[in-house]
Amino acid sequence: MAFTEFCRLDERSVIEYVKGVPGLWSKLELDDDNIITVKEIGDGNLNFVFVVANSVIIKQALPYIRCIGESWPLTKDRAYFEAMALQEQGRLTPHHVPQVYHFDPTMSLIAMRYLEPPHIVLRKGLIAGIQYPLLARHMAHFMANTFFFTSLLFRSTLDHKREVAKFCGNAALCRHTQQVVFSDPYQISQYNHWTSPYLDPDAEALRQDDLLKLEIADLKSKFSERALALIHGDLHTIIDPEFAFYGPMGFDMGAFLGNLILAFYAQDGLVHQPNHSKAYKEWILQTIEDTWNLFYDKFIALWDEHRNGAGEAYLPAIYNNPEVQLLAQKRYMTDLFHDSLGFGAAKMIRRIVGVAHVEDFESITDAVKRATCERKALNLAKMLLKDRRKFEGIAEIVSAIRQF
Ligand code: ADP
Ligand code: SR1
Ligand code: MG
Ligand code: MG
Repeated sequence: MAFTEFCRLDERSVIEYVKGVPGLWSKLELDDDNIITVKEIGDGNLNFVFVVANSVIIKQALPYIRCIGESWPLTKDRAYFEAMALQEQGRLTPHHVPQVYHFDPTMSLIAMRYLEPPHIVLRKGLIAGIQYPLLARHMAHFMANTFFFTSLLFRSTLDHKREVAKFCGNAALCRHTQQVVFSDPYQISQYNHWTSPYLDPDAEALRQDDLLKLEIADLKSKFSERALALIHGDLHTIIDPEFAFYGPMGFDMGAFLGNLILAFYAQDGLVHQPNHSKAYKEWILQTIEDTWNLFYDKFIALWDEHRNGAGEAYLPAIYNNPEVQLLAQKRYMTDLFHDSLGFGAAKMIRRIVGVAHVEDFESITDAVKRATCERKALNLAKMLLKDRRKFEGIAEIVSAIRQF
Protein backbone atom coordinates (compact mmCIF):
# COMPACT_ATOMS: atom_id res chain seq x y z
CA MET A 1 0.00 0.00 0.00
CA ALA A 2 1.44 3.38 -0.98
CA PHE A 3 -0.65 5.54 1.38
CA THR A 4 -1.00 8.17 -1.32
CA GLU A 5 -4.61 8.78 -0.27
CA PHE A 6 -6.03 9.16 3.22
CA CYS A 7 -7.05 5.89 4.89
CA ARG A 8 -7.65 4.93 8.47
CA LEU A 9 -4.77 2.96 9.95
CA ASP A 10 -5.13 -0.09 12.13
CA GLU A 11 -2.58 -2.11 14.07
CA ARG A 12 -1.56 -4.02 10.92
CA SER A 13 -1.38 -1.19 8.41
CA VAL A 14 0.59 0.96 10.87
CA ILE A 15 3.51 -1.45 10.49
CA GLU A 16 3.31 -1.25 6.72
CA TYR A 17 3.19 2.54 6.98
CA VAL A 18 6.22 2.76 9.23
CA LYS A 19 8.20 0.42 6.99
CA GLY A 20 7.59 2.80 4.08
CA VAL A 21 9.11 5.83 5.81
CA PRO A 22 12.88 5.30 6.10
CA GLY A 23 13.34 8.03 8.70
CA LEU A 24 10.85 6.31 10.95
CA TRP A 25 12.16 2.82 10.58
CA SER A 26 15.48 3.94 11.96
CA LYS A 27 13.77 5.27 15.10
CA LEU A 28 12.37 1.87 16.03
CA GLU A 29 14.17 0.04 18.77
CA LEU A 30 13.86 -3.53 17.51
CA ASP A 31 15.06 -6.66 19.27
CA ASP A 32 17.18 -9.33 17.56
CA ASP A 33 14.13 -10.96 15.94
CA ASN A 34 13.04 -7.67 14.35
CA ILE A 35 9.49 -8.24 15.59
CA ILE A 36 7.47 -5.03 15.57
CA THR A 37 4.85 -4.74 18.28
CA VAL A 38 1.94 -2.32 17.81
CA LYS A 39 -0.75 -1.29 20.25
CA GLU A 40 -3.51 1.29 19.91
CA ILE A 41 -3.40 3.20 23.21
CA GLY A 42 -5.60 6.21 22.43
CA ASP A 43 -7.63 7.09 25.51
CA GLY A 44 -8.31 10.69 24.53
CA ASN A 45 -11.50 12.08 23.04
CA LEU A 46 -10.43 12.81 19.52
CA ASN A 47 -7.76 10.68 17.86
CA PHE A 48 -6.16 7.28 17.39
CA VAL A 49 -2.73 6.71 18.93
CA PHE A 50 -0.48 3.72 18.20
CA VAL A 51 2.72 2.85 19.98
CA VAL A 52 5.11 1.05 17.65
CA ALA A 53 7.97 -1.11 18.94
CA ASN A 54 7.82 0.72 22.26
CA SER A 55 9.67 3.60 20.63
CA VAL A 56 7.51 5.61 18.23
CA ILE A 57 4.01 7.08 18.56
CA ILE A 58 1.81 7.30 15.47
CA LYS A 59 -1.10 9.65 16.10
CA GLN A 60 -3.78 9.84 13.41
CA ALA A 61 -6.72 12.24 13.15
CA LEU A 62 -9.88 10.93 11.49
CA PRO A 63 -12.46 13.38 10.11
CA TYR A 64 -14.67 13.11 13.19
CA ILE A 65 -14.56 13.13 17.00
CA ARG A 66 -13.57 9.69 18.22
CA CYS A 67 -15.56 9.68 21.48
CA ILE A 68 -18.79 10.70 19.71
CA GLY A 69 -18.41 9.05 16.31
CA GLU A 70 -19.02 10.07 12.70
CA SER A 71 -22.13 12.04 13.65
CA TRP A 72 -19.82 14.83 14.88
CA PRO A 73 -17.40 15.66 12.05
CA LEU A 74 -14.18 17.53 12.80
CA THR A 75 -11.52 18.40 10.25
CA LYS A 76 -8.57 16.03 10.18
CA ASP A 77 -6.37 19.04 9.35
CA ARG A 78 -6.03 19.37 13.11
CA ALA A 79 -3.05 17.02 12.83
CA TYR A 80 -1.23 19.68 10.79
CA PHE A 81 -1.69 22.30 13.51
CA GLU A 82 -0.69 19.84 16.21
CA ALA A 83 2.53 19.02 14.35
CA MET A 84 3.31 22.73 13.83
CA ALA A 85 2.61 23.52 17.48
CA LEU A 86 4.73 20.62 18.76
CA GLN A 87 7.60 21.80 16.60
CA GLU A 88 7.36 25.40 17.75
CA GLN A 89 6.89 24.48 21.42
CA GLY A 90 9.73 21.96 21.11
CA ARG A 91 11.99 24.65 19.70
CA LEU A 92 11.22 26.91 22.66
CA THR A 93 11.17 24.28 25.43
CA PRO A 94 12.90 21.16 24.05
CA HIS A 95 13.07 19.28 27.36
CA HIS A 96 9.31 19.24 27.88
CA VAL A 97 7.92 18.43 24.43
CA PRO A 98 8.08 15.10 22.54
CA GLN A 99 10.15 15.35 19.38
CA VAL A 100 8.23 15.16 16.08
CA TYR A 101 9.86 12.64 13.73
CA HIS A 102 7.53 12.89 10.78
CA PHE A 103 4.31 14.57 9.62
CA ASP A 104 2.12 13.29 6.79
CA PRO A 105 -0.58 15.76 5.69
CA THR A 106 -2.29 13.22 3.40
CA MET A 107 -2.68 10.70 6.19
CA SER A 108 -3.26 13.38 8.89
CA LEU A 109 -0.63 11.62 10.89
CA ILE A 110 2.15 12.60 13.27
CA ALA A 111 5.02 10.33 14.27
CA MET A 112 6.69 11.41 17.48
CA ARG A 113 8.80 10.19 20.33
CA TYR A 114 7.14 7.67 22.62
CA LEU A 115 7.29 8.85 26.21
CA GLU A 116 7.86 5.43 27.62
CA PRO A 117 6.87 4.19 31.11
CA PRO A 118 7.13 5.28 33.86
CA HIS A 119 5.63 8.32 32.04
CA ILE A 120 1.87 8.42 32.31
CA VAL A 121 -0.54 11.24 31.54
CA LEU A 122 -0.83 13.66 34.43
CA ARG A 123 -4.53 13.08 34.99
CA LYS A 124 -3.92 9.40 35.71
CA GLY A 125 -1.08 10.34 38.04
CA LEU A 126 -3.33 12.72 39.97
CA ILE A 127 -6.03 10.06 40.25
CA ALA A 128 -3.40 7.63 41.54
CA GLY A 129 -2.31 10.19 44.14
CA ILE A 130 1.23 10.63 42.82
CA GLN A 131 3.12 13.76 43.84
CA TYR A 132 5.27 15.41 41.15
CA PRO A 133 7.73 17.75 42.86
CA LEU A 134 8.79 19.38 39.56
CA LEU A 135 5.34 19.75 38.00
CA ALA A 136 4.84 23.42 38.88
CA ARG A 137 8.36 24.35 37.79
CA HIS A 138 8.12 22.52 34.45
CA MET A 139 4.67 23.85 33.59
CA ALA A 140 5.62 27.39 34.60
CA HIS A 141 8.73 27.16 32.46
CA PHE A 142 6.82 25.76 29.47
CA MET A 143 4.13 28.43 29.62
CA ALA A 144 6.48 31.36 30.28
CA ASN A 145 8.73 30.38 27.37
CA THR A 146 6.06 29.70 24.79
CA PHE A 147 3.92 32.69 25.75
CA PHE A 148 6.73 35.23 26.00
CA PHE A 149 8.69 34.27 22.89
CA THR A 150 5.58 34.10 20.67
CA SER A 151 4.14 37.41 21.92
CA LEU A 152 4.55 41.00 20.79
CA LEU A 153 6.65 41.55 23.91
CA PHE A 154 9.42 39.68 22.12
CA ARG A 155 8.51 39.80 18.44
CA SER A 156 8.21 42.60 15.95
CA THR A 157 4.72 43.26 14.61
CA LEU A 158 5.60 41.79 11.21
CA ASP A 159 6.99 38.58 12.72
CA HIS A 160 4.10 38.27 15.13
CA LYS A 161 1.42 38.73 12.47
CA ARG A 162 3.16 36.23 10.19
CA GLU A 163 3.09 33.60 12.95
CA VAL A 164 -0.50 34.41 13.89
CA ALA A 165 -1.46 33.84 10.26
CA LYS A 166 0.09 30.37 10.25
CA PHE A 167 -2.38 29.21 12.89
CA CYS A 168 -5.47 31.08 11.65
CA GLY A 169 -6.47 28.00 9.67
CA ASN A 170 -7.17 26.10 12.90
CA ALA A 171 -10.54 27.85 12.94
CA ALA A 172 -12.69 24.70 13.15
CA LEU A 173 -10.98 23.67 16.38
CA CYS A 174 -11.42 27.17 17.83
CA ARG A 175 -15.07 27.07 16.88
CA HIS A 176 -15.39 23.70 18.57
CA THR A 177 -13.99 25.18 21.79
CA GLN A 178 -16.31 28.15 21.52
CA GLN A 179 -19.21 25.74 21.41
CA VAL A 180 -18.24 23.25 24.12
CA VAL A 181 -16.64 25.69 26.58
CA PHE A 182 -18.40 29.02 26.10
CA SER A 183 -21.84 28.13 24.71
CA ASP A 184 -23.24 24.67 25.42
CA PRO A 185 -22.94 24.68 29.23
CA TYR A 186 -25.21 27.77 29.26
CA GLN A 187 -27.93 26.42 26.97
CA ILE A 188 -29.84 23.20 26.33
CA SER A 189 -27.64 21.00 24.15
CA GLN A 190 -28.04 17.39 23.11
CA TYR A 191 -24.42 16.82 24.13
CA ASN A 192 -24.56 18.15 27.69
CA HIS A 193 -24.75 15.71 30.56
CA TRP A 194 -24.12 15.74 34.31
CA THR A 195 -24.56 13.59 37.39
CA SER A 196 -28.34 13.46 37.20
CA PRO A 197 -30.65 13.83 39.04
CA TYR A 198 -28.40 15.28 41.77
CA LEU A 199 -27.02 18.14 39.69
CA ASP A 200 -30.21 18.88 37.70
CA PRO A 201 -30.92 22.09 39.65
CA ASP A 202 -27.25 23.18 39.36
CA ALA A 203 -27.27 22.77 35.58
CA GLU A 204 -30.57 24.62 35.32
CA ALA A 205 -29.17 27.45 37.51
CA LEU A 206 -26.29 27.95 35.03
CA ARG A 207 -28.77 28.47 32.21
CA GLN A 208 -30.67 31.08 34.26
CA ASP A 209 -27.71 33.06 35.58
CA ASP A 210 -27.58 36.33 33.66
CA LEU A 211 -24.45 37.62 35.42
CA LEU A 212 -22.61 34.43 34.55
CA LYS A 213 -23.71 34.77 30.93
CA LEU A 214 -22.28 38.30 30.77
CA GLU A 215 -18.94 37.07 32.12
CA ILE A 216 -18.77 34.10 29.79
CA ALA A 217 -19.50 36.39 26.83
CA ASP A 218 -16.49 38.53 27.80
CA LEU A 219 -14.26 35.49 27.93
CA LYS A 220 -15.59 34.09 24.66
CA SER A 221 -14.77 37.38 22.99
CA LYS A 222 -11.23 37.35 24.43
CA PHE A 223 -10.74 33.74 23.38
CA SER A 224 -11.88 34.48 19.84
CA GLU A 225 -10.40 37.92 19.28
CA ARG A 226 -7.12 38.31 21.19
CA ALA A 227 -4.12 36.85 19.37
CA LEU A 228 -1.64 37.37 22.24
CA ALA A 229 0.59 34.31 21.95
CA LEU A 230 0.79 30.75 20.68
CA ILE A 231 -1.34 28.79 23.12
CA HIS A 232 -1.77 25.04 23.48
CA GLY A 233 -5.55 25.32 23.50
CA ASP A 234 -6.30 22.15 25.53
CA LEU A 235 -3.64 22.24 28.20
CA HIS A 236 -3.44 19.64 30.89
CA THR A 237 -0.20 18.00 30.04
CA ILE A 238 2.05 19.30 27.32
CA ILE A 239 1.30 16.64 24.68
CA ASP A 240 -1.75 16.96 22.42
CA PRO A 241 -1.73 20.60 21.19
CA GLU A 242 -4.12 20.08 18.25
CA PHE A 243 -6.20 23.10 19.44
CA ALA A 244 -3.17 25.41 19.22
CA PHE A 245 -3.62 28.92 17.85
CA TYR A 246 -2.72 32.51 18.73
CA GLY A 247 -5.02 33.37 21.59
CA PRO A 248 -5.09 34.62 25.18
CA MET A 249 -2.38 33.21 27.45
CA GLY A 250 -4.88 32.98 30.29
CA PHE A 251 -6.74 30.25 28.45
CA ASP A 252 -3.82 27.84 28.92
CA MET A 253 -2.92 28.96 32.42
CA GLY A 254 -6.60 28.71 33.39
CA ALA A 255 -6.93 25.25 31.84
CA PHE A 256 -3.97 23.97 33.82
CA LEU A 257 -5.02 25.52 37.15
CA GLY A 258 -8.67 24.57 36.55
CA ASN A 259 -7.67 20.94 36.00
CA LEU A 260 -5.72 20.97 39.27
CA ILE A 261 -8.70 22.43 41.11
CA LEU A 262 -10.93 19.67 39.68
CA ALA A 263 -8.37 17.12 40.86
CA PHE A 264 -8.46 18.74 44.32
CA TYR A 265 -12.25 18.46 44.63
CA ALA A 266 -12.23 14.89 43.29
CA GLN A 267 -10.01 13.80 46.19
CA ASP A 268 -12.88 13.57 48.67
CA GLY A 269 -14.54 10.99 46.42
CA LEU A 270 -11.32 9.03 46.03
CA VAL A 271 -10.31 8.84 49.69
CA HIS A 272 -10.86 5.09 49.86
CA GLN A 273 -8.00 4.66 47.39
CA PRO A 274 -4.39 4.44 48.57
CA ASN A 275 -2.32 7.65 48.44
CA HIS A 276 -5.33 9.92 48.91
CA SER A 277 -4.95 11.96 52.00
CA LYS A 278 -5.04 15.44 53.43
CA ALA A 279 -1.37 15.70 52.52
CA TYR A 280 -2.15 15.03 48.87
CA LYS A 281 -4.75 17.79 48.79
CA GLU A 282 -2.19 20.13 50.32
CA TRP A 283 0.31 19.18 47.62
CA ILE A 284 -2.23 20.05 44.90
CA LEU A 285 -2.87 23.45 46.50
CA GLN A 286 0.84 24.11 46.79
CA THR A 287 1.28 23.18 43.12
CA ILE A 288 -1.44 25.65 42.11
CA GLU A 289 0.29 28.42 44.06
CA ASP A 290 3.78 27.52 42.85
CA THR A 291 2.73 27.28 39.20
CA TRP A 292 1.43 30.82 39.12
CA ASN A 293 4.26 32.30 41.21
CA LEU A 294 7.04 30.57 39.27
CA PHE A 295 5.39 31.50 35.98
CA TYR A 296 5.11 35.13 37.10
CA ASP A 297 8.78 35.34 38.03
CA LYS A 298 9.99 33.61 34.89
CA PHE A 299 7.79 35.67 32.55
CA ILE A 300 8.88 38.96 34.13
CA ALA A 301 12.53 37.87 34.04
CA LEU A 302 12.21 37.20 30.28
CA TRP A 303 10.51 40.55 29.79
CA ASP A 304 13.29 42.38 31.67
CA GLU A 305 15.99 40.51 29.79
CA HIS A 306 14.53 41.36 26.36
CA ARG A 307 13.23 44.82 27.17
CA ASN A 308 15.38 46.47 24.54
CA GLY A 309 14.86 43.83 21.87
CA ALA A 310 12.64 43.67 18.78
CA GLY A 311 9.33 43.42 20.67
CA GLU A 312 6.94 46.21 19.69
CA ALA A 313 4.36 46.01 22.48
CA TYR A 314 6.16 48.31 24.93
CA LEU A 315 8.62 50.47 23.05
CA PRO A 316 11.70 51.38 25.17
CA ALA A 317 11.41 55.02 24.11
CA ILE A 318 8.00 55.23 25.78
CA TYR A 319 8.41 52.85 28.74
CA ASN A 320 11.74 54.41 29.53
CA ASN A 321 11.93 54.51 33.30
CA PRO A 322 11.73 51.86 36.04
CA GLU A 323 8.44 53.22 37.44
CA VAL A 324 6.49 53.08 34.20
CA GLN A 325 8.00 49.68 33.33
CA LEU A 326 6.92 48.32 36.68
CA LEU A 327 3.41 49.71 36.27
CA ALA A 328 3.09 48.25 32.76
CA GLN A 329 4.23 44.83 33.96
CA LYS A 330 1.94 44.91 36.99
CA ARG A 331 -1.07 45.75 34.83
CA TYR A 332 -0.21 43.09 32.23
CA MET A 333 0.19 40.38 34.86
CA THR A 334 -2.94 41.39 36.76
CA ASP A 335 -4.99 41.14 33.56
CA LEU A 336 -3.41 37.77 32.79
CA PHE A 337 -4.19 36.57 36.34
CA HIS A 338 -7.85 37.57 36.08
CA ASP A 339 -8.12 36.03 32.60
CA SER A 340 -6.63 32.80 33.94
CA LEU A 341 -9.19 32.66 36.76
CA GLY A 342 -12.06 33.27 34.34
CA PHE A 343 -10.91 30.76 31.73
CA GLY A 344 -10.07 28.23 34.45
CA ALA A 345 -13.56 28.57 35.86
CA ALA A 346 -15.11 28.17 32.39
CA LYS A 347 -13.09 25.00 31.86
CA MET A 348 -14.20 23.60 35.22
CA ILE A 349 -17.86 24.25 34.44
CA ARG A 350 -17.69 22.60 31.01
CA ARG A 351 -16.11 19.49 32.55
CA ILE A 352 -19.07 19.09 34.93
CA VAL A 353 -22.12 19.90 32.79
CA GLY A 354 -20.80 19.81 29.21
CA VAL A 355 -20.06 17.07 26.70
CA ALA A 356 -16.61 15.93 27.83
CA HIS A 357 -15.97 15.19 31.49
CA VAL A 358 -12.78 14.37 33.40
CA GLU A 359 -11.68 10.99 34.66
CA ASP A 360 -10.97 12.52 38.09
CA PHE A 361 -14.71 12.80 38.77
CA GLU A 362 -15.84 9.97 36.46
CA SER A 363 -13.82 7.48 38.46
CA ILE A 364 -15.89 8.23 41.60
CA THR A 365 -18.39 5.40 41.28
CA ASP A 366 -20.82 6.54 43.99
CA ALA A 367 -23.04 9.10 42.21
CA VAL A 368 -24.02 10.94 45.39
CA LYS A 369 -20.39 11.38 46.40
CA ARG A 370 -19.46 12.40 42.85
CA ALA A 371 -22.21 15.01 42.73
CA THR A 372 -21.11 16.42 46.09
CA CYS A 373 -17.53 16.83 44.84
CA GLU A 374 -18.69 18.27 41.51
CA ARG A 375 -21.03 20.77 43.17
CA LYS A 376 -18.19 22.20 45.26
CA ALA A 377 -16.10 22.67 42.11
CA LEU A 378 -19.05 24.18 40.27
CA ASN A 379 -19.81 26.68 43.03
CA LEU A 380 -16.19 27.77 43.25
CA ALA A 381 -16.07 28.17 39.46
CA LYS A 382 -19.22 30.32 39.41
CA MET A 383 -17.82 32.57 42.12
CA LEU A 384 -14.48 32.88 40.28
CA LEU A 385 -16.17 33.75 37.01
CA LYS A 386 -18.16 36.54 38.59
CA ASP A 387 -15.68 37.87 41.16
CA ARG A 388 -12.32 37.13 39.58
CA ARG A 389 -11.31 40.79 39.38
CA LYS A 390 -11.52 41.09 43.18
CA PHE A 391 -8.63 38.66 43.70
CA GLU A 392 -5.14 40.07 44.00
CA GLY A 393 -2.99 36.99 44.34
CA ILE A 394 -2.91 33.24 43.99
CA ALA A 395 -2.79 32.72 47.80
CA GLU A 396 -6.30 34.20 47.98
CA ILE A 397 -7.47 31.64 45.41
CA VAL A 398 -6.04 28.82 47.46
CA SER A 399 -7.94 30.13 50.51
CA ALA A 400 -11.14 30.29 48.46
CA ILE A 401 -10.66 26.70 47.24
CA ARG A 402 -10.35 25.55 50.87
CA GLN A 403 -13.56 27.35 51.84
CA PHE A 404 -15.89 25.67 49.33
P1 ADP B 1 -6.37 12.93 21.90
O1 ADP B 1 -6.09 14.08 21.00
O2 ADP B 1 -7.28 11.94 21.32
O3 ADP B 1 -6.79 13.36 23.27
P2 ADP B 1 -3.71 12.40 23.02
O4 ADP B 1 -2.63 13.10 22.28
O5 ADP B 1 -4.13 12.97 24.31
O6 ADP B 1 -4.97 12.17 22.05
O7 ADP B 1 -3.24 10.90 23.22
C1 ADP B 1 -4.07 9.92 23.79
C2 ADP B 1 -3.23 9.06 24.72
O8 ADP B 1 -2.15 8.47 23.99
C3 ADP B 1 -2.59 9.84 25.85
O9 ADP B 1 -3.45 9.93 26.95
C4 ADP B 1 -1.35 9.02 26.15
O10 ADP B 1 -1.69 7.93 26.98
C5 ADP B 1 -0.98 8.46 24.78
N1 ADP B 1 0.06 9.27 24.12
C6 ADP B 1 -0.09 10.26 23.22
N2 ADP B 1 1.08 10.77 22.83
C7 ADP B 1 2.03 10.08 23.49
C8 ADP B 1 3.47 10.10 23.51
N3 ADP B 1 4.17 10.95 22.74
N4 ADP B 1 4.10 9.21 24.32
C9 ADP B 1 3.41 8.34 25.10
N5 ADP B 1 2.07 8.26 25.11
C10 ADP B 1 1.38 9.11 24.32
C1 SR1 C 1 -16.51 16.40 22.31
S1 SR1 C 1 -15.54 17.49 23.21
C2 SR1 C 1 -13.99 16.75 23.22
C3 SR1 C 1 -12.99 17.51 24.02
O1 SR1 C 1 -11.84 16.72 24.11
C4 SR1 C 1 -10.70 17.49 23.77
O2 SR1 C 1 -9.59 17.11 24.50
C5 SR1 C 1 -11.12 18.91 23.93
O3 SR1 C 1 -11.04 19.36 25.25
C6 SR1 C 1 -12.51 18.82 23.43
O4 SR1 C 1 -13.30 19.91 23.80
MG1 MG D 1 -5.75 14.23 24.80
MG1 MG E 1 -6.38 16.07 21.60
